[in-house]
Amino acid sequence: RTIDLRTPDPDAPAGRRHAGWRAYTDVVPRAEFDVEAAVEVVRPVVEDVRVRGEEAVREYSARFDGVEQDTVAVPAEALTAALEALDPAVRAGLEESVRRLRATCEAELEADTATDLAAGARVAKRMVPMDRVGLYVPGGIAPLVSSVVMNVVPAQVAGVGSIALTSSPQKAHGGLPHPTILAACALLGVDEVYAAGGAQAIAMLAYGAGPCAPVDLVTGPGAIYTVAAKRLLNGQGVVGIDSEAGPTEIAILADETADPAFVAADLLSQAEHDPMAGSVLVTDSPQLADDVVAELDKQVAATRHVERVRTALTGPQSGVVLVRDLDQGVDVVNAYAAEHLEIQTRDASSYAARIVNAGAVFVGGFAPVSLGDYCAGSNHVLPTGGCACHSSGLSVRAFLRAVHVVEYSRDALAEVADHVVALAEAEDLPGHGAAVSLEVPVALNVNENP
Ligand code: HSO
Ligand code: ZN
Repeated sequence: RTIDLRTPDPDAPAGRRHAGWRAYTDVVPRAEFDVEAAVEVVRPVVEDVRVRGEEAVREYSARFDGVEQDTVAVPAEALTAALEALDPAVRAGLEESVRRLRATCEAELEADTATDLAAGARVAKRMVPMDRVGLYVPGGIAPLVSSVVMNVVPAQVAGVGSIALTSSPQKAHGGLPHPTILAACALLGVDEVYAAGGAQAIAMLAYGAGPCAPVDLVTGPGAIYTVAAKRLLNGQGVVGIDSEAGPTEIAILADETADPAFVAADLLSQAEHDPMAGSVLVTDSPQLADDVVAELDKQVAATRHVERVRTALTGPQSGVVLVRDLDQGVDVVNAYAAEHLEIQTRDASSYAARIVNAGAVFVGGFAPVSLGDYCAGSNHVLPTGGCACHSSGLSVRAFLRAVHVVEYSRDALAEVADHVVALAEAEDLPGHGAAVSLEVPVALNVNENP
């Protein structure tokens, strides 16, 4: 479908006549992905796992994944065997992916800081890793082995103490997760692995169940029920989560200099994930738009997962947006806040610098999203559905907390005590003021015995 924004729409709501990207938030294509409705569906599942633990998880695996299991824990031998059987080319790919992502993560580790506000007055910031995290790797439509890397590497670089990883049990693999996923876990030294998927897996991580002790944070992408369970349990204060990563999306801002075959291939690549995936081309060139559509027809006909791709590309979440010029294009892609945004224009870096809302930005004709999916050194667990307006992709930061450590001497406290008392009075909280006064009565002209 085509959305034509080249001429101003006289019936546009007032907001749209305003300058800037907020004018376009209502017109960009969006997936019909109703997480709130899904929350109601998963609520009883999550509650059941809280009450009955592992037994409930196994029952849901039987019902939803069609597998019978004695335990949700993946035995160590299965991990070792999977690594031994791993295709050497896949192993080499994983190793390169790990090497690049690890380098980025190490560079991004935030240093501790210490600020001296006055003599004897210091505030330090200490970065503290999460104690125990649960990583979710989807195994539904495709076994996303690369998502093992994307979750595990930042957690390890952050210094997380204990890592549990879970992925959906596969009927074809005796109720275990896909062997390539197990191999990647073994390669990364993750030995606590579970065979559970969907909402029941998230609940298992959050509350603990059977052999799985509760975690403090759950990260990773997933289908709608996984996302819903994360939202529910986070909303209840049970567990921390990363951003909400739902069906994948790609937006491409392109002008007439872009190669239609590249643009089409990249739109197709993300449509391959999910019938609900969104692929959006934003361009000021009707000629390019026509050429890309023609290319897509050709490429889609030849692709392996043709049904899935076609459904995604023809859904309401996908389409072509025609803009007057690239300035309007920048506003439109900022309004869309894509999980992945490619800039295929002349002077691509300067347009990239004007992007404020995107999970990750891919600049120029040689940085396709699928490079980022596997081997760029960036993370592919990214906020979807417009959440890039307020959330970041997964990184070491997600696995760390910043703790302020406040150290003041008696004199340093005395120096600022009057201000504390004045502010406490203004809030009608005299007890707050007293707590400072008692510790430094001198500063407040209260008699003090020497
Ligand atoms: N594009 C997906 C990640 C992925 N692609 C994994 C292939 N494997 C969401 O960023
Ligand atoms: Zn992908």
